[in-house]
Amino acid sequence: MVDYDWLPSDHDMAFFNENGYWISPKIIDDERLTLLNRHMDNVYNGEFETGRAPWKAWKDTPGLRQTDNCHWADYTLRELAVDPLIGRLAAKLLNTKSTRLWHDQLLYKPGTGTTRVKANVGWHQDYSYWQCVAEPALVTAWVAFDDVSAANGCMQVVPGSHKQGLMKVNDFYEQNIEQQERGLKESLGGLFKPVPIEMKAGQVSFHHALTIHGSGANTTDRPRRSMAIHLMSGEARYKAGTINDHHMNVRLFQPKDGERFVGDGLPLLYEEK
Ligand SMILES: O=C(O)CCC(=O)C(=O)O
Repeated sequence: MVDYDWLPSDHDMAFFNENGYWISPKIIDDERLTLLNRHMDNVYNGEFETGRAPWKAWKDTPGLRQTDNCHWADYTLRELAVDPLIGRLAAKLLNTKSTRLWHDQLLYKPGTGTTRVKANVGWHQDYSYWQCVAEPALVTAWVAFDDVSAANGCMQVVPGSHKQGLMKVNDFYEQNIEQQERGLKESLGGLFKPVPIEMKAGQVSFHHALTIHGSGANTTDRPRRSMAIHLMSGEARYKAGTINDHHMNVRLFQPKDGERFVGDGLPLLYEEK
């Protein structure tokens, strides 16, 4: 049974502030994981129980499937995307009084059993895609549906990189990781020391929107399944005229410059009473 009153300790907070990421204990139990995996399959099979499709996949390569806003399509996936405990943990880490869903993303790396095409996720900072939000007060909760390790392409993060501002090297889709790493070593020097986020299914890693991260290929014959829940401070405001003005949430909600991002499509997960 999950304790919904539980919060990261002072030590956890200090770790997050120093390193730009933090890994929770298992907070999604096995029964719920089985259900989540079944509903992930439903969405991939085009079965949308709400009658609404997710936002189109930005890119769907054979080695990596990335599907935005599956919470539109499926009630079980939606329940996870707006999970109050995840929202509360994120608020604590962001040091904010409320957290709102920015968007969710199902991520599926099929493994060599299904495809021989392997996909990396290039090094990037999420905020490079979200500069239409005035401040980088956003955090991603990455929920492992399977055990993850270097072998199946777990995420890797560069500790402390969230303190460096936006970097020049930033591309989720880049497959030439060595070239990216040369650029990052030039900019970051000795700080470029990636660590793998190895977790058991049901654990959740949280990374700051400026933390550099990426992942290698899934070289196992089993899938690597997860949901990334991108969360922002409930106070987050729109900044017009950035290179991310084409972001789906700007197109959907059409905020005015300086306005708070609000609306039914951006549900609050947590609000301090
Ligand atoms: O799943 C991955 O390997 C990368 C996910 C990612 O970039 C994110 O959640 O921000």
